[in-house]
Amino acid sequence: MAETPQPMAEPSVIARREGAAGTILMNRPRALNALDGGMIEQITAALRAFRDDPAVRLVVLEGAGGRAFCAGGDVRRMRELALAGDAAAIEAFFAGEYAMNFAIAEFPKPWISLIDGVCMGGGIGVSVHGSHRVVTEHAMLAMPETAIALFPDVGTSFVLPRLPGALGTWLALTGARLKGAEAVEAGLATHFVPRAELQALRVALLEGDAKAVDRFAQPVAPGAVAAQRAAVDRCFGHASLDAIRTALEAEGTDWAREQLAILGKMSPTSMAVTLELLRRGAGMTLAECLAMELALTRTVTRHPDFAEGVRAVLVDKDNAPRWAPQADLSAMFG
Ligand code: QUE
Repeated sequence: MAETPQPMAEPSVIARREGAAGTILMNRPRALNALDGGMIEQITAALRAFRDDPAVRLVVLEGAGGRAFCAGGDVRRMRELALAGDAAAIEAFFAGEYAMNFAIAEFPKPWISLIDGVCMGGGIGVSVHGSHRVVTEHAMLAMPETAIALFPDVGTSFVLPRLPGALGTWLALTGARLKGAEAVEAGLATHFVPRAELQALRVALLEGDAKAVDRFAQPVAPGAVAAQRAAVDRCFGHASLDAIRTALEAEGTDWAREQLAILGKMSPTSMAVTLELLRRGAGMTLAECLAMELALTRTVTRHPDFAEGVRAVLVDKDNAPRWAPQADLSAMFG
């Protein structure tokens, strides 16, 4: 029987040297470049090769397809593993991802992410620990994990408590989506460059000088984040979820009512875990935060809310999760 010619499988990561830059393209556009285990291995291998190659002066990280930088991690797969009881495979995935996040933080050359679309969860993890996070007007950044009963991971238990005021707590609990300029305001992104200029910036970066980013960057005026900042601090700067809800009720604005409605849809266990995680993370190193997060993945992915949250948001897409009552926090943190 004649063999049917098979098209070459598209590589999910394309890493190469272009001029004086190492470039890494996350290339799973149909999954919004969400990171699977193979992509994490390939990005880690590229990072090591670029670190040790003296011809590489900086790294440029991008997402393929024009819609997303990286939508997160392969949480659908994690749900399947959780339902199958394969805790070892779940742990191997997150251990690999968090090791990559740490290697990015330790990377000795500029690590420049060009964020021109959706950037959530794992996408924050491959960008926020690097030196430059360039966003366009099409960027959308968020840590949406409480919606799927996970928690802000990939080292954001270190990053979020260090954002101004209570912004990190607000972002973590509500999964608030920031546009590019807002992400610069909040401190998650470092530079704003319009999409129309991004290719010219990329070409300049291939010369190997990260200062090109400063030349292309445009100033960001105070906007939605600045406007909401005082209310965010008043409402989210509290040590308990009850106190946060009480403050939102007292606020009496449309914005506060909207935040209450959002919190009402999130996993109660996940919100409690998240608040305690950020409280602990504020006093820890990045390495300690990643170790804490890895330990938490063991208990959190075993709790039924995780499979239910991924089902509701990403599998059945009914956005109607049936959460369990809030679990005992000491059982989650161990
Ligand atoms: C929370 C998450 C993720 C999420 C939504 C959440 C996440 C993730 C994706 C995602 C979205 C679109 C895709 C895809 C993945 O969504 O981690 O493959 O096409 O990967 O509320 O943590």
